[in-house]
Amino acid sequence: MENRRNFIKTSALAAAAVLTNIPKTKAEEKQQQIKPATVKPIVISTWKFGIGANEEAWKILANNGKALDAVETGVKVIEGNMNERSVGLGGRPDRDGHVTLDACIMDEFANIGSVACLEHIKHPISVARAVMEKTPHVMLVGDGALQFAISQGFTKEKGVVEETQKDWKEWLKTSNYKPQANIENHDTIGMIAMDSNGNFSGACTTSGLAYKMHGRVGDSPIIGAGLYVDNEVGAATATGHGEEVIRIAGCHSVVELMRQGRTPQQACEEAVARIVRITKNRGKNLKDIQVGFIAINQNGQYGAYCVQSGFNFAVYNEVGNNLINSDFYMK
Ligand code: SD4
Repeated sequence: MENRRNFIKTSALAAAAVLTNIPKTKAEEKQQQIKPATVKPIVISTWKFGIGANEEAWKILANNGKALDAVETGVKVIEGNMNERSVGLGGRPDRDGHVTLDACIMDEFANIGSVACLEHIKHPISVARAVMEKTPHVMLVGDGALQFAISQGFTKEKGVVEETQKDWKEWLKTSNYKPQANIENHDTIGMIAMDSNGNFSGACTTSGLAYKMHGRVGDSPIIGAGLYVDNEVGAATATGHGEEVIRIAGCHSVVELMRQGRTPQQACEEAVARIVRITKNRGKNLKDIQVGFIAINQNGQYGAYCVQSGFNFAVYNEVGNNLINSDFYMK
């Protein structure tokens, strides 16, 4: 019995050694230059506007607040900015001129809430949180989501902003739907955090791809695609062409890869590699696709990877709030 116990112990140690000896990727080597003294808390979010969102989230995390409150508060900064053309009511419209919003939220207990194709509401992430906390369901869409929001005291805002109307009228001249990689340069905000108690949460919110079909739903409100959190492992969120993220259950894949021992960086790279393989197998052109993943784990390590250059993300940990260019596949 004792021998068996020793054997199990030795095998576990050997396995751990193998995992920690996995060679570092180039991106990981760079990350080591920005190394915090302690790993908790940490918040990371997609694109340049993540810097401002992180600032607000950090105020909560630095005060021993909950990751859930931090990520909701953080992404609300971007949702509330009418000059952001890819998140919230200032976002670009669909083909029919409607701004339809997708959002989801997930906490350390695997509580989840989501809204899709929601119109007229300034903070879809807070409606998603209300779905999570106040209904027996996990997802509400379209008019049902709007009715629920109103019943919860959210204000029904007027139609689309002037700038959006102008864009849409201009687009109608050609009515050409071809989402381009990084065209908006900052799209969805996905934010994931670990608080000082070591608990994870995530939030993801977007107006989705510009000039999508009315009723189209992307990856961002779909738990497992645009966002996934597992308190035993870490968290991941995504940005880019939602159809491609959904195809591989993107963020769930990233988290499962971390569970198997990959670092966040390795997990993001492997998920992107899957998208690359699938895209090629389907005979599609990789140049037309952009997907970016970001991830964190319990050791406070972070990672990011995308299909092509142009994606960046913001990391706030003990060493400060830094914007980092993501490494990418198409060199
Ligand atoms: C979507 N993933 O609706 C979102 C949009 C996005 O970069 O992130 N664009 O598919």
